[in-house]
Amino acid sequence: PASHIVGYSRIGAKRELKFAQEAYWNKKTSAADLEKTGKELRLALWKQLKDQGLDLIPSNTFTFYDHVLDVTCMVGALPERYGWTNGEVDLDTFFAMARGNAQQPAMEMTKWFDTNYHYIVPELAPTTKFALSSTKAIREYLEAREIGIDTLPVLVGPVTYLLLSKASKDAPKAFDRLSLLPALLKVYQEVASELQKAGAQWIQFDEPILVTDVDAPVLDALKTAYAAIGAALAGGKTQILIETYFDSVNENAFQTLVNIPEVSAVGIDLQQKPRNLETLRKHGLPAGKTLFAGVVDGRNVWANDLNASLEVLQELEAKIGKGNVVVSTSCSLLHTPVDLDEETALDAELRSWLAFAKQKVSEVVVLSDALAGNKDVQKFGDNGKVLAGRRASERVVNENVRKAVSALTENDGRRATPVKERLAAQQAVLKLPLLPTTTIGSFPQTPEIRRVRREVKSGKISEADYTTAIKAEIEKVIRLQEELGLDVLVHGEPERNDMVEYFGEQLRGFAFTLNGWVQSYGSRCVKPPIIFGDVSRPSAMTSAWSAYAQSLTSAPVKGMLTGPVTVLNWSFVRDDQPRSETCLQLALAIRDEVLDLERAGITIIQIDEAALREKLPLHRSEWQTYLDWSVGSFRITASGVKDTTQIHTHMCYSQFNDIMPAIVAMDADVISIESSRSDERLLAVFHSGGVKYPAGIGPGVYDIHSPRVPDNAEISARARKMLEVLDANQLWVNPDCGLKTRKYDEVVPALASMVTAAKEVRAELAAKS
Ligand code: THG
Ligand code: ZN
Repeated sequence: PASHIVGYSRIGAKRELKFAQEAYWNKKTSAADLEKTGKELRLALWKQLKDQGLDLIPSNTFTFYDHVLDVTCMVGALPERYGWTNGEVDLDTFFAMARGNAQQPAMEMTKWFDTNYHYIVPELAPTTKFALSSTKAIREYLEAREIGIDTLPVLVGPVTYLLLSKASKDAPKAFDRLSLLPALLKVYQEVASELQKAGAQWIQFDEPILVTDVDAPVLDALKTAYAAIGAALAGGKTQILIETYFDSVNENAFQTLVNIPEVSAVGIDLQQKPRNLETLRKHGLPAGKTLFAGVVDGRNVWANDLNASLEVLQELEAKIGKGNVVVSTSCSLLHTPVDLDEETALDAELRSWLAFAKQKVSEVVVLSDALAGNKDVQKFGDNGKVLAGRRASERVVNENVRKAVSALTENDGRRATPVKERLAAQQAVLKLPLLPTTTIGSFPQTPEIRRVRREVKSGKISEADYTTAIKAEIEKVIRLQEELGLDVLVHGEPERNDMVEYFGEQLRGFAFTLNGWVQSYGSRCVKPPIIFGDVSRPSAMTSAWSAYAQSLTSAPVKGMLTGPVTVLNWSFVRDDQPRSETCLQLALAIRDEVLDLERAGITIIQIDEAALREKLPLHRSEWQTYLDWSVGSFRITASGVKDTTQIHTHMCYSQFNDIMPAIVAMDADVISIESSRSDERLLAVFHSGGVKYPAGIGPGVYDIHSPRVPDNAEISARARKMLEVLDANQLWVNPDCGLKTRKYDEVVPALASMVTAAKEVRAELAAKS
């Protein structure tokens, strides 16, 4: 038996990569400086993994931005507009695609399966020509060899690569991305053969697309792909490993995969996916094939149950054959924080329950040793004690919360009155104009505000000074919105770091890390809180700030909350009860906050569910169950208020077509969505299919993800287009997301254009009627 991990975080234990990237982008350092940091991080990681005793050490999991963009460079599929023609892709072209430059916006970015990591979406067309244009995978392999480490190079597989791409603008409608497979394979063959020449024993191809509902053409493509790559490797010793992760592989996909003659080994996610284990129990693997058994969870932070894992490994080894099981992680450790040893502020008990990337590597090694017959009895014993302690810990249980959840009835998730009547009651109070203008919630986070938050945390300034500074910022934001003439104001959220972290910090049952960063995209990271116990809200979290903001103005100020599903999806969650149960606990805690805001005189309350869609299960058959409990939790949060209190929600995406009934079922009074980057025709979904969306809609009228300032003509044109599919008394005018990542000199003119545009269109509507 051997030990293996699917991949590892590349940001460094102290986010060294982030600081190096940003210094380079800000022209503070040279490309050579950035390359140097990259090399140091790679070498340090390889040495660490070797010292930890890991047998199969990955390479090419490092990247200066994104591993899918790396493949785009490898195969030379760069969109023409970035001006590259041939030769090895250079760093600045690479960053132009990732981040945009003065001439061109960035390529599109989207979620990597159901994770919080974003990849750069390849743009392909029938005319796309492939040619080996980045030898990074080979260079990294050789770089590790130079320090005596024989690594296992990792590539996103060709089938997953094609199926995660989108058709470029000029591609014909009928374009089938898989039609590019033969041409693409030529480059993969070249790379495989170069890696073989360099000495690689294994090449790992990640094909996570296999955990989605793939059909026969995809499985045919899989066979074609690995037959071709296998042919390029024929006669040598290099073996092919195909990794699947994030969910279970359907039975037909499993059968196809394991029976591809050129494939020596398959990686299977065995973490909380009983279906994969059942499939393996039923079918085993064909003779001579190796299983990379993903028993250590790459998506969560809990210490592995070593005894349970060893039992599974032994069972599988008995079925598949001695020596044919390699111990591995369920997916890349990209999705966990890097090193628990950095968490000096966590109490010892909680710390003992956890494992971050570095600790997970040790778990893999310990399990692999045990499977080989060298069980570290001490370690297994200690682990058993720790887990028993966690199960019995009083810190995990709050009886009052459990009682409150089990006392929930259908009525708790239902508002008293249907939406039409509620909207009328709300309008009688709010007296908003047609096409009301508002923003999504956050205003720019200035360096001063970040400093104030940092200094109160470290004790450098007093609570009183902190409150004074935040109040001053809120007042500034309120005055600005009044001057701009917005209709529904926000307080700007200067007191918040991250929309999930902020709430987690104030709820019981959550723990925080100092340095538990996980890459979200490029240099951007998040620090997800850890939900370890029953969730409750000891005291009001936001109402004092909202009430203060409301006291400054006669315009309505929206209360701003993060919804239960988003808090759940952007946290590390406990593994000892279903997610749906934790979500109900969150729903009750946030419902209390909604009611506090209402009592404080707030008449509009926005409950963001930015992350509701992204955790849709990868298998469609599981969608409805997820949507039922997630929407149910949202409704519990939102349904305690009076008819006259207007509930808004915000979602950071525009693909609603396939979950429209769930969106309607949320029963919000107003929904704001991202739409400025997509076609207005998408909005037709709110008007078609027999069900007309009954409530208010604010499809973003401009894109906040870009520094570009829109003019009013552009925004009014957009609003007019929206009015072709939406009713005038239904449409809200707002940007497409929060403004926290923008600067004031972009936000002020953009919002001014937006208000002017709304007034223009309002006047046109008045003239018509
Ligand atoms: N919060 C959480 N998850 C998210 C988002 C979020 N996932 C999806 C989306 N939003 C990701 N977007 C971002 C945008 C900006 C940053 C991170 C994710 C960001 N992070 C800071 C950084 O890396 O410098 C660190 C955070 C901070 O300074 O507080 O800017 O909003 N949970
Ligand atoms: Zn958003």
